[in-house]
Amino acid sequence: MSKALDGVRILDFTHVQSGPTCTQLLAWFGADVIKVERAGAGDITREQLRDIPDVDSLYFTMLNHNKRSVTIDTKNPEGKQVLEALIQKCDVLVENFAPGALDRMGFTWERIQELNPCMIVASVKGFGPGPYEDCKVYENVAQCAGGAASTTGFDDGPPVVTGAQIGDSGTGLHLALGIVTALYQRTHTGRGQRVLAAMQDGVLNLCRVKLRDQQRLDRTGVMKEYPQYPNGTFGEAVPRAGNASGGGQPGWILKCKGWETDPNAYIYFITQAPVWAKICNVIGKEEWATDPDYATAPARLPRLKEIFAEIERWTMTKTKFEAMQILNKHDIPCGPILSMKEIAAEPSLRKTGTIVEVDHPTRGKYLTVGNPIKLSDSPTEVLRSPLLGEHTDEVMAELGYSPEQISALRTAGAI
Ligand code: CAO
Repeated sequence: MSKALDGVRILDFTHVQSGPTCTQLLAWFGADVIKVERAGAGDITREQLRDIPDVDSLYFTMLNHNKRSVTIDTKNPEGKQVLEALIQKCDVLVENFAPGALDRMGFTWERIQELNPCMIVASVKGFGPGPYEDCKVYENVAQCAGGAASTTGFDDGPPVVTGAQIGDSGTGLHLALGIVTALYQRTHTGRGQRVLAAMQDGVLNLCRVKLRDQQRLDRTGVMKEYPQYPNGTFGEAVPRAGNASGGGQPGWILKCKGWETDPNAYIYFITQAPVWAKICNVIGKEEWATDPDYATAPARLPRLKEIFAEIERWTMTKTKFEAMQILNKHDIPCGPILSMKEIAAEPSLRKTGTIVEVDHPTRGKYLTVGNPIKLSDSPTEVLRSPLLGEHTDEVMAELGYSPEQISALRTAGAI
């Protein structure tokens, strides 16, 4: 069966997490992704957080499926020529080097356009143009600079970063959308263009609701769905909201049976207004459905703490899965707090290919997260990540190099 991005060739100059997330998605949609790595070393994540000595780490294998790996020393003049040949052959160059690194290598936008005017050059950087544009950036820097950390955690504690890699993988997703959009525009214009996804911008985009709240706070001085209301105080900036929901339906994380020993025996419970009467029935507080202090959403806002405490008395008598079953029967929105162990074992995620077991020649079998985006006409087959330089000869041959030339370039250290 054909794939959505069949025929698209990607020169993948990415490393660590943000860029590789993007090119992995493109590979899953069918693009031929040629990952260029430093000869002899490769993407630094191959050796980071290793669980098996001398074997590509899970960090690397889980971000580089379905790609081919070639090793080129792009600072070697002959290596540069190989890269030029690749630029001429590919549709998109994706990179997430520190600012200026590609230019220092000699591959400015102008030079790339000379080599291939149709090429799309897509970059992840920490910051867009401005005071921090020259800074190197990792995940948590982006979470802090993009507004996530200041708005995450509890009011009486420090800012907190989230486990979801919204700076790295989140920006990789943004970049992937930019690339396919630019590819689409190229079908009309015939021209390439630059695509930039800054990690600060990507995180801020995902924190959009918090900028909404900043303006509400500026105007009214209070936000009634925040746990600071009615007894706490609001300062000048959006406060940390604990586990309050980011939207208009109040929610909180509540203990379930077993919470004393299981750190994940909790459920997220949403007191959605349309099902309030059902909630009252389930928890045995039928009178709240008609009591004017509780019957309407605005009346409940100053009493949320007391309401969630009462609901928790009920959830503590059920496991999170029992509570889910009962609540779902009544259309009451809720979600179990699932551990990674539970997610890894979840049969439905295996069935949909969201969690996949992959075999690797030196590592053996391991679990990975497959393509979270399902296309009905472009199914994803998750293939193992490449060994370092595994496809150098193959790709060189496709570029027209003879075995003798390949061997000479290898002797010269260019590949
Ligand atoms: N052959 C020869 N040299 C190569 C090469 C190759 N195949 N591939 C890369 N290099 C060189 C680069 O040219 C660069 O050299 P100069 O510094 O002399 O110009 C050098 O390797 C290092 O690149 P770097 O500065 O990007 O790497 P770093 O480890 O110092 O920094 C990071 C890493 C992530 C902080 C930085 O790349 C960055 O800020 N990237 C943009 C933001 C980003 O993506 N962050 C997410 C990180 S986690 O996903």
